[in-house]
Amino acid sequence: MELSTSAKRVQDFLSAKGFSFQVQELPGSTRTAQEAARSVGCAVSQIAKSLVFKEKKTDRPVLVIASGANRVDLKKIQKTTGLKLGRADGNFVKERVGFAIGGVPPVGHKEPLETLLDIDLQKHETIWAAAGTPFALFQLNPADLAPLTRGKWMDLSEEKQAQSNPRNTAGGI
Ligand code: 5CA
Repeated sequence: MELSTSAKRVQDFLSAKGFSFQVQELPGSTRTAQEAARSVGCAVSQIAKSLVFKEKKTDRPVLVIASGANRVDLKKIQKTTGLKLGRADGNFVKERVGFAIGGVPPVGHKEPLETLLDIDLQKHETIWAAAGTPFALFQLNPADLAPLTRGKWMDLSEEKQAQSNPRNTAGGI
């Protein structure tokens, strides 16, 4: 089946760089990590969510690729990298990165982005990342993320809450 324009843009980027990953458009939504996991049939922690933040000093977009089960700890990132990051809104993401929230891929952006990678993704054999639209994903190995994005691996997630309390479910960013 033919890919939509944004998904094809991601596929073309991957192919041009010599990667063999195959972008798939799914019948079910992949807009959030939870929906993506359900649509593709994997654990939420196997979804590599691409979160765009704004560096406060320079207004540059910075990409954080986090496990779908984690929340990003901006203080930890500041301690490790010196980067002060803040929230980016949907217009900023679309304008600077070239994709709408819900489909932001780890690569193929308008400009190369400084990228941080969540070490928790390394726990899995395979993971899934967004591919340009809220219905498109591609499967990869965590070890592919660094060569693909030139990102740096680090511990960047908030500490997990006790799993015994059913009200503590991972959500948000
Ligand atoms: N396609 C899925 C799975 S890869 C996906 O893109 N999930 S995501 O988690 O990476 O993207 C959704 C993220 O966008 C949310 O976690 C949140 O950080 C961000 N987001 C959602 N709505 C807004 C908004 N209104 N403004 C800024 N960021 C938002």
